[in-house]
Amino acid sequence: MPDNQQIDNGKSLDVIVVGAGFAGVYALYRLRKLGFNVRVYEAGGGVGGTWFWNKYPGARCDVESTEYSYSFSEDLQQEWNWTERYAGQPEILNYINHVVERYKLSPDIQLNTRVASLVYSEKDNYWTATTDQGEVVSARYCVMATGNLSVPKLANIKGLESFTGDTYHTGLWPSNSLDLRGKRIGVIGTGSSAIQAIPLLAEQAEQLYVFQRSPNYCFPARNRMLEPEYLTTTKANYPALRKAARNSASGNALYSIPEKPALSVSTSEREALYEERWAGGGLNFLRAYTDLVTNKDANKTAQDFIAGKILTKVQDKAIAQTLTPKDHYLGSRRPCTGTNYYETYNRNNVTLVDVRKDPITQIVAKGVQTEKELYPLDVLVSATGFEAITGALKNIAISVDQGQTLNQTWAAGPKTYLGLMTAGFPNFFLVTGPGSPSILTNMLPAIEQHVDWIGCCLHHLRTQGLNRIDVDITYQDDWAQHLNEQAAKTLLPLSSAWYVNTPVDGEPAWFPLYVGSFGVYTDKCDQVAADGYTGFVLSTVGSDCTNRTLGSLVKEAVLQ
Ligand code: N01
Repeated sequence: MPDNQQIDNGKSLDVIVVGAGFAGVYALYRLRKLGFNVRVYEAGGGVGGTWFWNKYPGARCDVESTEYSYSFSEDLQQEWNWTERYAGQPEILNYINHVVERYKLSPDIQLNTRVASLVYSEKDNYWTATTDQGEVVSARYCVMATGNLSVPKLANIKGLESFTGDTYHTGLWPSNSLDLRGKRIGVIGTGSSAIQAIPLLAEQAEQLYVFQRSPNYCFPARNRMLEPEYLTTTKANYPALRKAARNSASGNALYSIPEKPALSVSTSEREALYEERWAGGGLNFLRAYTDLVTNKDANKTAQDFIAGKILTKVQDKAIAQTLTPKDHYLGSRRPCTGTNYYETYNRNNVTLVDVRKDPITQIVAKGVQTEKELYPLDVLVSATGFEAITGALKNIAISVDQGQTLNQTWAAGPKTYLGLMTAGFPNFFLVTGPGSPSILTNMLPAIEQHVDWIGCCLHHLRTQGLNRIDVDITYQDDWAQHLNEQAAKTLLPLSSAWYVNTPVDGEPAWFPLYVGSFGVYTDKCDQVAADGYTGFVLSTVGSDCTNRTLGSLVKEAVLQ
């Protein structure tokens, strides 16, 4: 009998955490430190979430490694030495494994176990999870650390299953050392994953065909090895850097704070700053001016600059044109960073297929058939993204007393209060889910902020003799409206990005992410907690929760 059965019998678990990526691992650390009995369930054979699955060539973070790392432990950040400006997937996976080992978290993480259903009992005030291993466990609280980009999506193309060569999805890549030398490789998609993989696949392939539907903007990453002096200075400055990241617009202390609108300066001044940002590399380009993602004309100046760069990099001017985005504003879809991406199209063994002009009609046994041509392939790579933001949650049958499911509740799009909980699903917490800044920020501070908030909340419930928390739906509706209002101030809702909800039954969709500043959002969450959890409904069910002890509502005291 699995040992969880025993846990279930005693109902001794306080918290079920789903997912052992960066969010789940930190939730275990934090909640355990607060004295809760926690168990983490992870579908994969290892920890790391995104960084466990995305082993495709070139997989690398586009946030600088010294910022894409936990800040909760001074010892940890002083000990760990990042080797590159942007850490590659293997190094990030080593890091998260190190954290698990250092804090002895493994015993409470159950790998190779997918949570299939989660049912809340109103009467007992317990969540019961059933796993794909047939285990049944109950706990008072659930923390969904399921990730925003964890369910790979395949292209909706006829005949995909009939291809007889090898097929891979970037988000389910089998091994870092997969050898594709000498193969004829097709890549469907030109998002962040493809943009990183294409230059390296091109080096291996006999012939590489890239099937592009929408071109994306790609900033040069300018990755480099980190000098020891840089690390020493960063480590000395970590307290200030972490604080600045938490108060910043996107959780990044290393991005500059724009001072002026793009249209307030002369063309030559603007071009000079764009050149500087292009040379510096990475997403900091978007911080050049205050109005780049709010004003169409300002945005156009940056679009034109990048179009010019693509023209200088790609020898064939027609290919350069095809690679230049014309259907969306810069920053309205998540921009990509890459190394030698545009230059790769100068190689003799790389062919760009514009599927807007020559659509794929079907996948056949031997390759990809477009209206005009058959592209024979040995390997087909789907770089077609994810069932983003809610995909992993939707794959779990989540309900209250076998009643309305979360999928039914969210049929017209996910609604939450502060991105932390959704009304009608008590004691059920989300980490970096819909309604929060989520993937618009640096995920590491976003994860730490959510987990810390949840930890403080559970501590508060326990010390106040409470055991149930739900959302007041009026606050949730107001939050959805606030999300829309914030998004409407920007160009983001105007794109067809994977995070923009499509209208259902003609009803306008609400924007599923908080577009305002991460620092403002963090303050709002803190204020809600300090005011006694405004907008949440706290109560006690049953009689097992009478031991009211004096507890601190001061976040810093709780999180020591
Ligand atoms: O996925 P995507 P991704 N025919 O959804 C195309 C994060 N990330 O895995 O745009 C042809 O962006 C689709 O075309 P279109 C990051 O947040 C971060 O690349 O729908 N093409 C698109 O080009 C990122 O935003 C890092 O027209 C089809 C592509 O597939 C997110 O993950 C690295 C098609 C999907 O792109 C997702 O990135 C990697 C079809 N039928 C990922 N269907 C870093 O940190 C889909 N497509 C650097």
